[in-house]
Amino acid sequence: MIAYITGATSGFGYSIAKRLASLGYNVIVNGRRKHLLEALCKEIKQLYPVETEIACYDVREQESVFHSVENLPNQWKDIDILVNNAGLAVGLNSLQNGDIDDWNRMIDTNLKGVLYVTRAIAPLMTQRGKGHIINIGSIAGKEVYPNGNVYCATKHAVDALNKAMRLDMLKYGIKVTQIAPGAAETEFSLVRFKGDKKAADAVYDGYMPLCAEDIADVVEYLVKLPPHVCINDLTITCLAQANAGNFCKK
Ligand code: NDP
Ligand code: 8X3
Repeated sequence: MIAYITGATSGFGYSIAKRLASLGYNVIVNGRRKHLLEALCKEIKQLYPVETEIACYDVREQESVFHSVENLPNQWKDIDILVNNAGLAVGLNSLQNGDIDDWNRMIDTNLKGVLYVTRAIAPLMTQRGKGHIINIGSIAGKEVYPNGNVYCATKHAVDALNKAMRLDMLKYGIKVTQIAPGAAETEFSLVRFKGDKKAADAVYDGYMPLCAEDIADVVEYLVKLPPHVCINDLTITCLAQANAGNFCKK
């Protein structure tokens, strides 16, 4: 059993990779920070009797994505699970004041990155008539919130692509599932606020957000479902969050 997880150096991807390894999956882990991928693989191998493989590249770079997947050792090509997780928000500005470089980073990572990785890996699944693609969307792909504009647009695109993948892969027996989480405390806000820890911490003030392990729990549930069952879409928030903009904070 093989799982391929993008964005595994922190947050959801890191916890999902460890969880899938605990379930006996050999894991291919992607991200840009190679030292963190190496540390993760070392940790996994110490904990679980599985193999690991590093796929260090930037999902925005089309050639790197295809080169990496094409050059996987043959024994790593029978990928059972792809978790399209790598993604980010950069900035929180009104559209009229938006930073176009920030927009491009989000569009290239969250939208094109998912497309490139899926285009590279899905054929390995369709040719076997087997596989499960798990797309990490967001509540921001269901609703918009003030100043979320482009991030929300990229996650709405993931929501659409999830439906499109489900349709296009229907006849091949490939499961496709979107997980759309609400606020979760990871490196997400630190990245969004460009390293401003105070601003990042403030996002989670006054309530208990989701954590990465909560999302790994969901992934574990999904991959343990019987072969004939496919959850297409799943929105998950912490108790204190009702929708994209409404929180009950103390
Ligand atoms: P983190 O910032 O903790 O993790 C993001 C991961 O994505 C890192 O491993 C990072 O690795 C990787 N990544 C970012 N850009 C690239 C890139 N260009 N190429 C390869 N890898 C990349 O955030 P989360 O774990 O919270 O985010 C994971 C996903 O969940 C994202 O898609 C995010 O939009 C989504 N999400 C997050 C929510 C939250 O509140 N935290 C809620 C809903 C959805 P590296 O920097 O090493 O490349
Ligand atoms: C991340 C959650 O609410 O900040 O996707 O958009 S939110």
